[in-house]
Amino acid sequence: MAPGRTSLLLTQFIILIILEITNGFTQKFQEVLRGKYDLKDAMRQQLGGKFQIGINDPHSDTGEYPPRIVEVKPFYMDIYPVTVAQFLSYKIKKPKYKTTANNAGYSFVFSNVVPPNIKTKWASEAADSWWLAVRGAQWDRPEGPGTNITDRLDYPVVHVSYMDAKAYCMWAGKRLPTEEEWEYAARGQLKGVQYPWGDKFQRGRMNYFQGRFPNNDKGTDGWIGLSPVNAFGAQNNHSGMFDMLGNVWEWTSTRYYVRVVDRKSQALKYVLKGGSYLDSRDGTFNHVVRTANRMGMVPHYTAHNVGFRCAASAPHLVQKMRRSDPRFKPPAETSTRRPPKLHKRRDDPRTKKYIKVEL
Ligand SMILES: [Ca+2]
Repeated sequence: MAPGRTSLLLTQFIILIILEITNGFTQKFQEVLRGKYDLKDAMRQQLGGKFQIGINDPHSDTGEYPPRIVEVKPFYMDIYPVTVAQFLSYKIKKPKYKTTANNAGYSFVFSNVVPPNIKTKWASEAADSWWLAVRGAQWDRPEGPGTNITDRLDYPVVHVSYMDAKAYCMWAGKRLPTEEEWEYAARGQLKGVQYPWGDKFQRGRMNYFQGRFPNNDKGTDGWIGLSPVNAFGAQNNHSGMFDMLGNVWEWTSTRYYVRVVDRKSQALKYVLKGGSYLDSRDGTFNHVVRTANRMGMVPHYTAHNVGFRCAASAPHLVQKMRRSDPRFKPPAETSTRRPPKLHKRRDDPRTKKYIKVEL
């Protein structure tokens, strides 16, 4: 071999060794950089228009009742929640970005998934006994110090605040969806039904909690705790969305207000959608997992069952639709949704239980 060729190969070898040492990435992390787990571009276009949001369940006090007609403009929606791998890519590109949980030094973890040694050393009880405030818990240490994400790259990223979610989406050239957009994508074209796939509950469509809460998660859906974003098939055939219901709650950019209190006096909260692996199919404990349900949280809230997905506006879709139909009118810039009317609870709150109301 010619001396020049040998020295070139040697130089390349040395550069590779230096890169390996300086980057210090494990094989899996390199796979992330090569895009093996990168689902960033997996979006589906949503044509938008008028549709019905909410559910006809007068017993619900989360703001999902009554159903009402709203409009959304054409947009794109991530098919999956943002994964650990995607968030890792973001952190590699933006190493100085510190998440809210990192700054706070703790995050909330469901007590049954916290290893015993962490429970005694790093955790203190939160307001609800099944939540522990775990010191050092954050997106890459989901159950606290000593836990890691090596085998979780295709799981939804968790312990992310509203600010973290917003920062990630902006970096990816996207934004958080509004509540209306989230629900539009989850519903596909199925009007007024409870779930993305229809009105009848089906097993094997999502990750939720079966068994006696909180101590006995039977995991008959195949998963105790979190699951990969593609553990189940698409939940809605039309919009092709995965993992909208169950697994993790997802941040939206919509403000959350309690209906009976003056809005001006309310703390800043945002709507989360989708329910999580800790919620139930019928509301006998925690939240009912269904398309319309919602929860409000302060923007700095972080927990083991909270993640997000991103959306993007699609102005060119409006242009395209105008060209094909000159009479096409895009929906208003902002949602025309009116605040829901007040309604009196008919049931005793102590016996609150979801009762299906046919639409
Ligand atoms: Ca489960």
